[in-house]
Amino acid sequence: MLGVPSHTTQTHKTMTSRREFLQSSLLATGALALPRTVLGADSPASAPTPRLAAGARVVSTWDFGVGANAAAWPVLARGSSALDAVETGARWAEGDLCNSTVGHCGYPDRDGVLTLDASIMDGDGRCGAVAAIEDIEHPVSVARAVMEKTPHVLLVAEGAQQFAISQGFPKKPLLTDEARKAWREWLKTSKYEPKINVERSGRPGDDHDHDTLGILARDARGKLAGACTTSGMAWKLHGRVGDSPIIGAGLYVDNDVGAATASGVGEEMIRNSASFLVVESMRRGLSPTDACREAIDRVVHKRPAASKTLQVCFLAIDRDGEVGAYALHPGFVYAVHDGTPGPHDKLIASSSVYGPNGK
Ligand code: SD4
Repeated sequence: MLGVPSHTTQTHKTMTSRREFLQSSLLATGALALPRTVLGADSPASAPTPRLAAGARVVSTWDFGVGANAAAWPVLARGSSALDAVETGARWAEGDLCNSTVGHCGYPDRDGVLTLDASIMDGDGRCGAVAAIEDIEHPVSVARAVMEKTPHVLLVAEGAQQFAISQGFPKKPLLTDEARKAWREWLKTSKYEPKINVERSGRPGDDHDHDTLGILARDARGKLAGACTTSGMAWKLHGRVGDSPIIGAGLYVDNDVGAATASGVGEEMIRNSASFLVVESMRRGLSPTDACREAIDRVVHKRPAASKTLQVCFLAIDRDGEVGAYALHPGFVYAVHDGTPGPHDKLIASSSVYGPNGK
């Protein structure tokens, strides 16, 4: 790693050495408890790791990261790029997964409109994003088209949709009956009060008002890429855009250093350019875990009272493939898939600044 660790770094390193962190938080049993379909036990991801994938690794936020990794891994295993892998993983979350926080089953805004945000970035600084896009199932692929086919980085709302249609993405209404029902229920109180975490049952229609898929990959050539896709905060104001499509806030990737992504209440990430901050902290020599912790500390420092009431989570990988995470509150888990024998995905619980009940 580049740079000389600061005093703070050493303190953090002592608190969260990688070994302690893994020992305290490996939830292999949790991963094993997931349904076979989620684990991808019948998918090519379960095949022995080909030589082509040596050194490759994919990591994703939350328990549904297991499914995203299982979709992304075969791409890495056949020697394709980290960029292709993260797009594939994000598309899985947008399409196959039915949950209330990502893609076509996402919960709408306060006006009952489902708007999606997504971004994609590679380690050479190429990036694209779409925000507040409606009726397009795979915003991450539109984000990639913005990156590859336009001179721009971010397209929003109607313009993003027009561009998607011009590129051959079908327009189709996405709001599910389940999401519409949840919105009608929400209208009875109409309070915007994001929950810190909600126990996820894994069933469609689970009551989640947030949780984003952030996915980071390192390919066998050591190149990095990341993607982030979300329906944003449920019941947000119409037109609200979170951190996920903002390069530097919800996602940042640099082949020289590492990559970071975020989940939680996006306003906090935007205020702190937080994913960029995580990568820059790794550039200064912090481990991925310590870099994530530093960004969390910044959130607490800026808004100590608010930080007790909302969730913010970071996930990072460095250029050597070391993975780390940190959250404000307990409950954040992430999945790591590197093709090693045994359970193909390790679901790991992140450390957090606060304990249960915000203490
Ligand atoms: C947003 N960061 O739109 C997203 C939502 C999320 O966990 O990740 N929630 O602010």
